[in-house]
Parts: sequence; structure tokens; C-alpha cells
Amino acid sequence: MAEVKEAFPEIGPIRYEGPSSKNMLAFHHYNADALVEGVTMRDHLRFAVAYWHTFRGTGSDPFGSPTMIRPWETAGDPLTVALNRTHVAFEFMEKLGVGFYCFHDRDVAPEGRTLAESNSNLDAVADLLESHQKRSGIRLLWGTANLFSHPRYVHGAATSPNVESFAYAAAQVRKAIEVTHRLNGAGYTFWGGREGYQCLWNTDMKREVDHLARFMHMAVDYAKQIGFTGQFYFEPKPREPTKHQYDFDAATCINFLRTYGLEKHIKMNLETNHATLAGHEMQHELEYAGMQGFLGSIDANTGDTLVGWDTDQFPTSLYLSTQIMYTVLKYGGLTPGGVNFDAKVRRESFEPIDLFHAHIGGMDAFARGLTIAAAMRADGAVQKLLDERYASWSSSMGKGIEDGSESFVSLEKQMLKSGDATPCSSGRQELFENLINTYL
Ligand code: XLS
Ligand code: NI
Ligand code: NI
Repeated sequence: MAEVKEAFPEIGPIRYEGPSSKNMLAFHHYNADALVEGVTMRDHLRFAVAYWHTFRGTGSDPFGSPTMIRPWETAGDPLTVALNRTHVAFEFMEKLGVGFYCFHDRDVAPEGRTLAESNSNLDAVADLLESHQKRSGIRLLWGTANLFSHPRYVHGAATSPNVESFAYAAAQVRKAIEVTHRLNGAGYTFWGGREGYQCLWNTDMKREVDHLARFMHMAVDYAKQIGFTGQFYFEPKPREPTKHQYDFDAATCINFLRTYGLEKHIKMNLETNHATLAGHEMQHELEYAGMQGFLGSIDANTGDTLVGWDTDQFPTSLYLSTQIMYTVLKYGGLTPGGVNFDAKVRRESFEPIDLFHAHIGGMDAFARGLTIAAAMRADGAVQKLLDERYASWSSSMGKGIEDGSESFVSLEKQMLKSGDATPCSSGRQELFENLINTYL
């Protein structure tokens, strides 16, 4: 192995220094070993770095060229550059103190001229990833395949009208699952990429959605064949890049999984900015997936309310992280999933050190969200107010409806007798909102 130069020589390991520290290259709230509800913050949060944004993000946007200063991104043979970048990635993750990372196949290793060459590039990088994982203890939270950048996927991958695009995607995902398995990945994610359409006149929607289901079944079968027992995730996202994405939101995805008999194998990987693009709050998506047993993992980021696309900003809002962690705790945590920062530094934040500030801020925001949510659960005031709102359902009528012993006829009889429903009580939304603010 060639001599490796440190990429961030001026930065040492990021440590917990507590809320009063003035050091902005320290954690103020994320104390990995601290216990919350009897579990360490480290194990609650299972932070992951997203390889694509953090190590492949260039800062280009539709109007401007790359801006990022990344001295380790030297010119040269793409595989050598990829291997060098792997060292940098692990230096960064070790200094930051995260336990996990996530990647697409083409983030970590370059696409070759043929499929065989791409596979061998991926194997070469996987060797190095594996040795860094062993040395550092950092693990792969999930792997995935890039089925959207290359022109062969212009009409989608599993939903392409071109059968060989489907076949190539199958080959690519087979390899990505094999590598994820080899790296002992805790999961594998399907994000739709270009699985959707722009115009229904030229689209056979039923056929495309059927094909997507076939594709996922093949993935599940292959995992079984090689003994990969990691969790599969489906990541909803609306509107981008196609007008109608088949994986619009949690409800759409869960319906798809159930319709095609995939519900035992695949859970949701929910992303904040995707939720907001779908017209939902992240808490809504988490609750919807959680209540049906589909809550798997989180892609942590945030959008900008004034910008209408997936801006993938680092999350810093305590209100948001509190909403997220309250719901996560309610449904028993994320393991084997985690909190993956699917977020990128702003185009204007182009120095390497900005990568540290961004992740530290996100980790601290989630640590605070976690402790605030735990405090809310511990004193139970929010739950008590909520229970009061539904108190009428503890009556024999309420129990009878819930257990199926009441009917339209039996309920009509009771309402005829009383003449009208008892008046509703106030929803107390402002009281709820004020109460939440007392914990922040
Ligand atoms: C894109 C998605 C993507 C997935 C992984 O918007 O968030 O990054 O998380 O393919
Ligand atoms: Ni994502
Ligand atoms: Ni996204």
C-alpha cells in the first residue's frame, strides 16, 4: 500500500466537551457513552456518513461548476484515486467518531468500460474497505447501487421499457448485495432513482410497477441464496427526478410492498427532505411507517422551505430532531437501521473543515433531540394529555367498537336512546405545542 498522507492533519479526534465548551470542533451534546433510557447514545443513534455527499459531492449545481476544495482528489487513474479516497474517508469517520457509513457501488469504486471491469474495481475497493473496517471497527450501515446516473438508466432501471437496462441493473444489484454481504453490511437500500415516469402516454405503469416488484423479489431471493440476512429498505421520494416517482411516500411504498408480497422482507428508509417534498412532515412519515411495523432507518437531512427541491442540508433544528427521536423511541428504536446523514455541505462551504462542522452539528442536534424526547417520555405529560383526548374510548362503547363487538345497529340503538353524542372537548393544540416548548 502506498504511503498515505493525512487529509485533515490539523484536526484531531472530535470529543464530547459538554454544552458549555466554546470549542466548535467538539461535541456539545453527543456523548456516545451516555445512557438514555438505558441505552448508549451511540447505540440509539447509530450515526452513518453518506459516502456520496461527503466524499463525492463536488458542489456543482444546475447553474455552477464544482466548488469543493478536496486536495486528495488528485488527477489520475480512477481506481487509484478511489483507493486513496477510501483512506481519507476512514480518517474522516474515525476522527468524527461515527460507527457507520453508507455507499452506492459507484461512489466507492469507478464504473469501468464493461460490467466485468466495474465489478473488479468494486472488489479492489472492497478489499480496502474491509481492511479499514477491521482496523477501525466502523461498519457498513447499508449498501446500495447507483441505478440512475448512467444513460442506460435514462428511462429507469427496474422500470425501464428496455429489458436489458433491467438485466444490467439486476447484475449491478447482485454485485452490490454480494459486496454489502462481504462487508458485513447491516442493510441494503433501494431508492427508486429514476423509477417513475414523465408522461403517461408513453408509459405502461402497471407493467413498470410489476417489474419493480419482480426486481425486488429477485434481490430477496439472491440474498437468501448467499446467506445475506441484513435488512432491506425501500426509500420513498416524490417528484425528483421524474414527475411521478413510484416510491412517492411511505404510504405508497408500504402499499406496494404489501400488494406484491414483499412486506416481510423490506422496511422503510425515511428521509426528511423527501417527506417534505411529498407534502408531509418527517414525523408523519415516521409515524405512518412505525404504526404499521415498517420503520427501518433514517436518512437525516432537511430541506429549505423556500427552495423547492431536495437540498439535502444538514439537520440542525432541535424541533425537528425532537419530533424524529420522539417517534423513533415510541416505536422501539432503529436498530439494525440508524441515522445516516444523507446531507451535503452547501456549495459555498467548500473547505474540508466544513465537513466536520456539518456532521458535528447534525450529531449534536440528534443527541439533543434524543435527550429531549426521552425527558418527554419520562415525565409522561404529553402522553397524559393525549390519553385524555381519547378518554371516551375507554368506555364500554369504545372498547366494544375496538374489539369488534359493536355494530352499526347496536350503536344506532344507543344513539337513539341518548338522542345525541356527548359534546366534544377541546383539541388543546396550543397547549400541546406550549408543553413541547417547555422541554426544548
Ligand atoms: C436521493 C436519495 C439517495 C438515497 C440512496 O435523493 O436520498 O441518496 O438515499 O440512493
Ligand atoms: Ni436518501
Ligand atoms: Ni435525498
